[in-house]
Amino acid sequence: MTKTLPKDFIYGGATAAYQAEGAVHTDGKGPVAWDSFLADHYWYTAEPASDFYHMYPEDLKLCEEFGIRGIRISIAWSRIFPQGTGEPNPKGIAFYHRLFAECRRRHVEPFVTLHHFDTPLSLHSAGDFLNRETIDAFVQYAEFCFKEYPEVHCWTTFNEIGPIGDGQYLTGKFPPGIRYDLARVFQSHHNMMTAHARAVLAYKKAGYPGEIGVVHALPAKYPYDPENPADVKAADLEDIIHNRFILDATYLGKYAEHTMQGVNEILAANGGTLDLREEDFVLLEAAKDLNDFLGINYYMSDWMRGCACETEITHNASGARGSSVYRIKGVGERVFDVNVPRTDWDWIIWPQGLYDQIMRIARDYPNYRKIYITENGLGYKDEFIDGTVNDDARIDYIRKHLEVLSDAIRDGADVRGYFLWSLMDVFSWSNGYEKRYGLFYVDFKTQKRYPKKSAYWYKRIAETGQIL
Ligand code: BGP
Repeated sequence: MTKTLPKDFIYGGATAAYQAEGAVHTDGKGPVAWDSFLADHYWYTAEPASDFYHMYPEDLKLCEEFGIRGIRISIAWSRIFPQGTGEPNPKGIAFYHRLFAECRRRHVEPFVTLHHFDTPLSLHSAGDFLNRETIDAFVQYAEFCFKEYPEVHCWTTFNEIGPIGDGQYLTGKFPPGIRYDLARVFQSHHNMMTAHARAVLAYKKAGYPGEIGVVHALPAKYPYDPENPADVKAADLEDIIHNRFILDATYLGKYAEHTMQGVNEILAANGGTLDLREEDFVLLEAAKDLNDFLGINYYMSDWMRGCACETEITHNASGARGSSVYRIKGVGERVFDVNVPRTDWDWIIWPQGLYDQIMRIARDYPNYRKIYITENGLGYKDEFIDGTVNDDARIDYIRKHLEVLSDAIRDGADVRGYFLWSLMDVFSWSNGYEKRYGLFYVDFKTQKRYPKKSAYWYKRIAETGQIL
């Protein structure tokens, strides 16, 4: 039987400033660490991306035509404050006013993220969020935006605090490219959650009428052999690294005893200590019930096996299936060959994991209020033929994930919307322009947009609420 979604459910599309806008040096935008990191470590740069800086009227027109009622947009902090702090940049400020006005004109609600991986270079070079001065700078920037943009009703502080710590300090695929440093991973998570709490408290204290929340990536972690205690343990520790630590900070205002035990075991095996201050917990505690929503980004799940191993991680950047290696000392290793479909980049496709993660939030963190799925989608080497892409694999992927959302809502979870990653093709941080996700194909040379088969299919779902 065809499953359905509620009447007022929001069908959206997601973007991020750095991956979509291009124009990285235009109108006074300040530098970010990615500018040189991409040039030094990868085979592409953020120029031209999808030229959203100039093409946004076209993209929002497509939204309106295709029944897309919400768009995730991030503000590039370094367009507003080119040096992270100090004098604001009028041209950067004006750009987002124009963009939000166009959203209104097209009846598309902007869901705005303040930080999507792109800390201004000066702050990033000084330690990014490991340096507590960056927390102060972020809160100033957030307060500035809240005041400057009353036309925004829905704010997200951070996109994916988890993958930021992992990418920057564990896998090294994000700048500054540090590898295997678990203490820095947890410290970054903790400091960013503290910054989140401070921004939420500032927003609520000022009495703004809109909503504020945070977006977490929540991959499910399963034991390879549920009967084997070493595998169960590996899944549990991996879950603490990627999910539980930040969820506890968000909704418990502290780290549960079991979470901290796991963190301490991981640090005992890998070295390093944490600086978790009493004053931070006062902030986390004060903010824990004030999140208006949780954004969940969900792409994949992992199966974990215990191992007596040294840490070794190989990032599959090029889409050569089977080239990923991921094992962490004192934690365990990911098993990629689990008889479940996976993408060319070894992301395991498991819609049930989205259901499991939503229900786990409802069970373990009942003060969550409501959920948006803020990212989900299929990265694919799309073939552009006769002016379109017949992306049946993407349709199948989205359909299965929407179906489990329908199940989760039936089973009592409060899920209000779904934002497909991505609205139009953008580049992937560590996989380049070849990994496409969009509903609209972008010819990066001409910047022309072409609706894919999935766009027409998504439109029918948005119109009918039936998961066809
Ligand atoms: C999320 C990010 C997005 C986007 C997406 C797809 O982690 O929030 O910005 O990039 O993943 O990932 P990738 O580009 O690595 O394929």
